[in-house]
Amino acid sequence: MAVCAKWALAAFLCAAATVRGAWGALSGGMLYPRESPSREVKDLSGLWSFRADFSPGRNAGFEKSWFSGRLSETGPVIDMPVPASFNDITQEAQLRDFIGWVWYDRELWVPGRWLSDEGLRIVLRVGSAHYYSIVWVNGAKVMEHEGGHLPFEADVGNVLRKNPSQPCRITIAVNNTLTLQTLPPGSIQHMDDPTMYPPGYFVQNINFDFFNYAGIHRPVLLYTTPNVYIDDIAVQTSFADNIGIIVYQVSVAGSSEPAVQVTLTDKDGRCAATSGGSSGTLRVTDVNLWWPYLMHENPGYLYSLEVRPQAAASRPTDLYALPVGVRTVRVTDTRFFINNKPFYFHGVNKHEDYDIRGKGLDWPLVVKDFNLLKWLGANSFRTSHYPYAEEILQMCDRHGIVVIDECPGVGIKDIRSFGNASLAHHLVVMEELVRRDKNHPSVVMWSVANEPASEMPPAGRYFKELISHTKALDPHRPVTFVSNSNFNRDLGAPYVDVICVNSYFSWYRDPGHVEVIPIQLKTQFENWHGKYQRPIIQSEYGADVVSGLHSDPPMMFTEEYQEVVLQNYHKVFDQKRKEYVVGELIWNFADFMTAQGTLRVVGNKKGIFTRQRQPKSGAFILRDRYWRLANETGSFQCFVAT
Ligand code: BDP
Repeated sequence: MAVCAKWALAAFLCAAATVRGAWGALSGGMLYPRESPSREVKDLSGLWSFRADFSPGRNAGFEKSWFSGRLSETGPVIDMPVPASFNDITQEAQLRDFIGWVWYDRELWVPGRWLSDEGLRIVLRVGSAHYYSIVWVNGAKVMEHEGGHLPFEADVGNVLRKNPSQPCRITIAVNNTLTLQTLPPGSIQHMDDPTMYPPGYFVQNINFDFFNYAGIHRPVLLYTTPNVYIDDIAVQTSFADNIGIIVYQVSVAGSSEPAVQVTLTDKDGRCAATSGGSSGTLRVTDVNLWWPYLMHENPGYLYSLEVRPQAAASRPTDLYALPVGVRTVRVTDTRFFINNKPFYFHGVNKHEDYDIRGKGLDWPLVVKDFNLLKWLGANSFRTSHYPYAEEILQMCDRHGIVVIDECPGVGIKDIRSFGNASLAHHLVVMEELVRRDKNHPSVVMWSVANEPASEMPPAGRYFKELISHTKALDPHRPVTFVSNSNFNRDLGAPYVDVICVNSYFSWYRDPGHVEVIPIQLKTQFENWHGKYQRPIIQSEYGADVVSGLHSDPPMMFTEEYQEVVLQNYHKVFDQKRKEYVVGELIWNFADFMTAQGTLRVVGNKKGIFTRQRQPKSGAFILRDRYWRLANETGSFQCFVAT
């Protein structure tokens, strides 16, 4: 039985990998689906039928072609909300901890005019699913995608038009198995000792500290475009005096020589600049720059770039309106500049994580978190440890919250995860990430990994290639990865633009001894800057608190201990930010769920807010500090915490 399970899991990942090349699901751009006079969007969020494949080889769904008819006809199904992780929806530990294929389906009517209009493309898009997905429409396979956190889509018009009088059925199978070559990596361990484990027993090992939530995490959408359509837009912005400069490139699909008309409108809908041609430069007089929150009285200013390809007179014209912020980013040996002003990151690390829905996109939570960020006086966050929903980045653009955009390169600890197959996949993921997020003004830096074993010999070549490839994809943003290796033995650090370093003095090292923080932190900064001459961000620091636990003098896990850890770090930040420290990001914004283990009491408790977003004492310490920092470092100096 164990052999069968092993074979089946490996075989599926392998089969899936082979087909992916042939399907090439990611050939085009990845513009966020927006409605316009030429585009309609149908959101398929809601209840889907769901079934986990509990068969010993996790293989029954493929053996019995569960995609060929309704899932409910294959056996018992349950209601499953989309978007949401499936893990915490029921009372079954078996489903919470499930590894293998889960199956979703739902039926819907596609608007008749979409089907009858041959001039329309109908695109099916999945915002993200963890981790390997195969999608069928009416039993026909339309796409596969490897990796969570990023969208994938396919034109399904032809399949839908075969059966215009029937409701259409969408089936999605998702496999959350992690291997040494996936991102994040993991490994399946088979427990073959029959005196210790039941037959076929296996576990998923992971090297990251958040619960391995799975399922369809972001909305599934159907949307239309005309056949001649805007496939991608890329903008690069700068300014000189009061003139904003937007260099744009538009790729139009479905026509060999499309003329393109581009209009930039300001917030009030007034035309700020126009241009023709699929690439060009727009100049905006009296430009309103995009500024971070608390750096300017009017942060997050967005223009709208309206792009219209000119199709033949008889054909409909596409229109896509892209929000554009005009800003620059620059890094020196000691400073991080936004719009030529020194920028100091006073922010947080987050997770996409909440009760019941796990990693599913949840608007009330998103809005609450932005309100808390503003309450806190935070101007930035890192998308630890994977790309967040596009809807969250759009909020960052609008509110001026600065983002370090991290790919799911977390837990790369095994030497076998530094091989060619892993690197090739990592490069693809960076491409998908840059393709998706390149136009967000809030995104100021890419992070290619979190805490890899960057002292292992293959790490030098791996990070050299990964970082140079990322810079080639986007020459306009700095690139980093987040290290907790020894500064002297870190083989990736020579290639980054900004050093991001995590440390947990008085927690994992010298537990209980907060008095060692100042000396150790000072040494840390001096070592890293001395060796690499780069600006440094303290990309994680913190301490677990079980909310409501108190002790004086402070003890680990109490509110007082978190306070005193923070205060000791802050003393050193205040010295070193005058030199080359350009940011501090607390670990973590909120408590979050993790795998079970002896170090975790129902999850990681390093949040300054509980998982339900109630402040611990540390939140007030940070709030006081962040507003003070804003008054000192923002160029607009009359903020008060409200
Ligand atoms: C850091 C990791 C982060 C963990 C944190 C912790 O980057 O994902 O959650 O430690 O242990 O090393 O709390």
